[in-house]
Amino acid sequence: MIIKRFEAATTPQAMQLVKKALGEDAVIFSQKTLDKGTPAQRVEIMAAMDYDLEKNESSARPAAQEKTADKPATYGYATIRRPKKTPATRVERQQADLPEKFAKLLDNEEEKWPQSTDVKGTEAPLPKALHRQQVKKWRDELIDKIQVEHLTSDNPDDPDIIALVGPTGVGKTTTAAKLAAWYHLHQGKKVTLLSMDCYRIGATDQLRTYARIMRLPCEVAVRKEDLAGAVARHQDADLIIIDTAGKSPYDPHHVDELADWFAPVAGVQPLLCLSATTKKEDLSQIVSSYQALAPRSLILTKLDETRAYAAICQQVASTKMPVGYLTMGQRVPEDFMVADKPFLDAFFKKGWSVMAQEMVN
Ligand SMILES: Nc1nc2c(ncn2[C@@H]2O[C@H](COP(=O)(O)OP(=O)(O)O)[C@@H](O)[C@H]2O)c(=O)[nH]1
Ligand SMILES: [Mg+2]
Repeated sequence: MIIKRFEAATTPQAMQLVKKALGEDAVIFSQKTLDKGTPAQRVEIMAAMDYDLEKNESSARPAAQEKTADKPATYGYATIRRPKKTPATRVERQQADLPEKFAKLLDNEEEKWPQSTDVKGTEAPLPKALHRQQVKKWRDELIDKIQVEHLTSDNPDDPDIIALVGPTGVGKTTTAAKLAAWYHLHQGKKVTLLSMDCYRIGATDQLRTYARIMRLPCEVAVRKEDLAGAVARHQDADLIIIDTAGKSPYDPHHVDELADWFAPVAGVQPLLCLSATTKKEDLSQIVSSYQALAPRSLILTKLDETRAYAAICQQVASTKMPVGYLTMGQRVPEDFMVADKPFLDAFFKKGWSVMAQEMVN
């Protein structure tokens, strides 16, 4: 893979440079505004190209070069998009003056929080103003309970091993790739990807493709001995990310099977992926089903796919598990954040769309 830095006055100009130099299959790793607000303001884009793909396939796809500049160009899981505004990069989002920004946010959320009758057993409908006040107080108490925890090394000499678990389709594989990108490309860690997902045709190809683009080792474990063997072979890694096959949270054998696979591998930290789009009852079933694995923390996915966050907020607040990471879109590696307590507090008060807008401004 070749990674290059591009700088131009505007995002469209920078994207043109990327396309010209790396073609339409380039992967955008980061984008930021330099000297923001000054006359010297520039846009910096870090982009990468899988060299093998370029060598082997670009000549066979001459028509792709003719695409109009307005159309997004896609290849596999990599997408070049032309952002409407210049969004801050993940790093900027996390390191910006968050507390100050969040303090400015006014609380006017009217969305799907419980009605007054749900609040601590209140029976009669409350006057509107009182109702809003009480819901807000109750909601703020819930939000206060939410904890945050990132990757923790139990033993610094051994690789950290995390396993993404959760129901089908919550975004485990996509998040595994985002985590790999974050820890490898941003944190400089030596990352290995392992897949246990042999149930679906193409499931392992998805992870292998991400691994190939990032030049990371990737192995597929078909039997539980394979998993232990693969972990043993990658003891020089800083971080091993295991992608698991999802199943219905109502499947009685799934969690036992996962526990059985993890048992011979010392130090596996399961991270439970919960989608913000999941119904309240199903969320609580998922948390209770996966409790047997003692997940280390939660990954909240698909925050962009809903505007009703009360169910996931209540679920997160009522479990004892901290939140580790957040995802808010399909783009790898962009749509990913390392969880941050002030951000989560504000997010559950305001929702993703408001927060995204706040961060861009
Ligand atoms: N909108 C949105 N889609 C996502 C997100 N994470 C994953 N997806 C999409 O959800 C679908 C299932 O994702 P996948 O990683 O295969 O889920 P898995 O079955 O849990 O491994 C794919 O189309 C992903 O692109 C997210 O944060 N937001
Ligand atoms: Mg998967």
